[in-house]
Amino acid sequence: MLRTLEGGLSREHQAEPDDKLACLRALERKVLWLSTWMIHNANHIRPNRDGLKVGGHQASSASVATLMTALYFDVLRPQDRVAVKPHASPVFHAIQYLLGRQTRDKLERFRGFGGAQSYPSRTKDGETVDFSTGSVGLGVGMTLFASLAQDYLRLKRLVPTDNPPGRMIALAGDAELDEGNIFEALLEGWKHDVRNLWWVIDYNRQSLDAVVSDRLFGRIDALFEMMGWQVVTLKYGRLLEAAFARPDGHHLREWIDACPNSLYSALVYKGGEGWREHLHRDLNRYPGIRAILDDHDDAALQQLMTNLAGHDMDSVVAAFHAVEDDRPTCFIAYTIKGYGLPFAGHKDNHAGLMNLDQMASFRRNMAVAEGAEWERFAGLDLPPERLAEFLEGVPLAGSRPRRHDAPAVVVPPSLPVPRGARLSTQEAFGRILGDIAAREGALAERIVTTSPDVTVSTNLGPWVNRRGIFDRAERADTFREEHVVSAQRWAMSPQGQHIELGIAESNLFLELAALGLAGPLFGTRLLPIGTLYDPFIKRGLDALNYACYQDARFILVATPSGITLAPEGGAHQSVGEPLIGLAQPGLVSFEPAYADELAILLRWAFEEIQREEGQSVYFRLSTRPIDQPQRTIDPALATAIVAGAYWLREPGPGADLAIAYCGAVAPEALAAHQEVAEDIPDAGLLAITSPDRLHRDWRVARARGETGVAEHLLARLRPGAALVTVGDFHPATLSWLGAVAGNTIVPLGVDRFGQSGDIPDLYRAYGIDTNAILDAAASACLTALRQTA
Ligand SMILES: Cc1ncc(C[n+]2csc(CCOP(=O)(O)OP(=O)(O)O)c2C)c(N)n1
Ligand SMILES: [Mg+2]
Repeated sequence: MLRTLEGGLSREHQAEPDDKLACLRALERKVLWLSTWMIHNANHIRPNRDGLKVGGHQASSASVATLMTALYFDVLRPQDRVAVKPHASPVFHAIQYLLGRQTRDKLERFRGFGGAQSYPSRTKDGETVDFSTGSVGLGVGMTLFASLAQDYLRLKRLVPTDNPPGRMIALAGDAELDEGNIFEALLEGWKHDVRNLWWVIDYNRQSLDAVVSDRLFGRIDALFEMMGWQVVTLKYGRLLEAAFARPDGHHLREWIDACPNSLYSALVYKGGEGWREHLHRDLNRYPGIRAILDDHDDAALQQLMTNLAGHDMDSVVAAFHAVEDDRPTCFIAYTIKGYGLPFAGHKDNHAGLMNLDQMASFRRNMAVAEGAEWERFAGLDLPPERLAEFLEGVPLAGSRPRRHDAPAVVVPPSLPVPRGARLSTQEAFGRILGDIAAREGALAERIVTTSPDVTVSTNLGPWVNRRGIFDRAERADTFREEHVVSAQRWAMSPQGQHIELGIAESNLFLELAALGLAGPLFGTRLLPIGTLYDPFIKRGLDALNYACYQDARFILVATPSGITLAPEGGAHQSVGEPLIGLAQPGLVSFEPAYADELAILLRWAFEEIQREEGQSVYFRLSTRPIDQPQRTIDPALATAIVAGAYWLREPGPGADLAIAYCGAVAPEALAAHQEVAEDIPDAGLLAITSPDRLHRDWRVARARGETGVAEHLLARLRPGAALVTVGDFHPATLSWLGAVAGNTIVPLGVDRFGQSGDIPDLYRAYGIDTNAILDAAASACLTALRQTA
């Protein structure tokens, strides 16, 4: 359904009280002023020490000032959550300042260290920001998955349901819709029948570089309707509607409707004279149009012709309040980029900043006295007490914290170790999770798994079989009902604890971001586990980064990985992902070799993702079955496994050589070590479970002047001893170990694209088999010897 609110609104809906509208209009003016001034201050007034452009987006901010004023000061309720268009950050901060939730000091330091952030940031700006934004498209998609997370919690009664659900709202730039992740999310949202979702599109028809193509017209609404959304178009404001209602007025409407985006924008920039010239040329034959032109001087004509509904407070407020159902709704709000500023409509205005003269004249227009630039109500035509009183009464005001403090979920002291002489880490993962699923208790209740169509092939099967698939409705497992044998149960219900996604890794990470923020957003923690194939982390990498940037907490299980998936390989062989694990802030990564290590680490991960200063956890697992050590893990060993490394074969004191391995190459490392030990009996074999943890600890310890884990372990070798590192990943993952204690290092690993093959062929071809380790050991020993001599 296309519901166009082009005029006629006040006939359908009660007009807003004039007093409220007057307050909103005054605050809108202030929001525009403060956002513009904040940017001006940062660029032109604050001292600049490095000569770098500071920037800020005056035009993008002006474009959305009306919409955001209406939302924050009238429409939003405490339970609603918002993702604000990244480059509208100044508007957001100005609004928070007016609400008394942002300090003048931070506004003065906008884009400066410790000041209000360039783009709204959950972690850096704090409480007021619900969803970070910055990488366009992701914040928009995030709201959709947040609505799914909210449904998940409410349908299970994991959160109180006596309050109406929150609306998850994105204020999106129109060019954000070019990002593919939006459409991936839309499709997924349709499948999951998401609700309580609003996307408000700031339809200024401009992106960063230029004016967007006219060919887009009519496509956006069609797309949303196709996905079951309600579309509300806010096109013309009251002034234009009134003009259209005059004799011949429909010719004016037709003229604007047919006006190409770029001409409209150019005329907005040129102002009254430009409009007059064109309208005169095209419509002068109509007496009614001549009358309109005669009635308006240049300034009034400019005001009329730029009176789009997205800048018309009355229309905006009415449109928002008119939506009362929970259908996902897209508002297409026509706006002008830079509305009210000297570069309004100019195609190059994205990074445009008003110069000193322009600002001085803008200040005079806004009636803000010099020295009163930061004052909350300076220059407004309503009494300050009235505005203060209005602000105290807005639905969002009040002391209710926006972020919930959700109690932690208790994790049992140990997880069962899957038994078996030969196991892969992937199989071990499936069995550990299956075992958790079989038990009652908080841990099992709060785990939610999700996967982009690789649930079965990443071994989530045992979990799903017991815990079921989440869906708003009960849906039978048809194959089962028809008695068709399948190892996999696929019944769906609101009780299900696995969210099945289509193949879109970006969606996986946005969903993990939303589920991983369930505690602060909705008040009950979830323990999300997402699985995918390791190489496809890169497909969703920006969304993964986005999730981590917001401090969402989840467990990522990436399997299979490396060239070790062998016959299935080629395009599926990941190489650099451990470096992502090492470099990604907010994500700690592990690559265990054995099932017992994984049981220790997974348990630790459930606690880590709940710790105040914790992080998300990434496990890189493998499908290669390998012989398992028959051992019991004592607390000291458990600690070492979590810290990132332990001696699987202790070196003799002052040993000349050690082999350090990580992950699925353990058998090759063991075999090589055994052979080496014939010549160098005191050679050590170092099992590395986390290059990431070791590396971080090394740097932290260094900074504190302490001995870190890696240094402590390597101190068992003689100074300068030979060290061979090996793993099914880029050799740089471990090559830094040579710098820890000054060992002579030969790092082995994979630095070319993989191909199909079996493990013996592939490990040989890529130089990570037993022989390669032996050769490397020999060469490292030789170099070490030369250096000592
Ligand atoms: C993923 C990503 N690519 C590029 C950019 C750089 N960028 C910032 S804003 C923008 C254009 C935004 O246009 P629109 O969404 O229409 O917002 P407007 O400024 O018109 O309000 C671009 C390309 C970005 N922030 N994120
Ligand atoms: Mg735009």
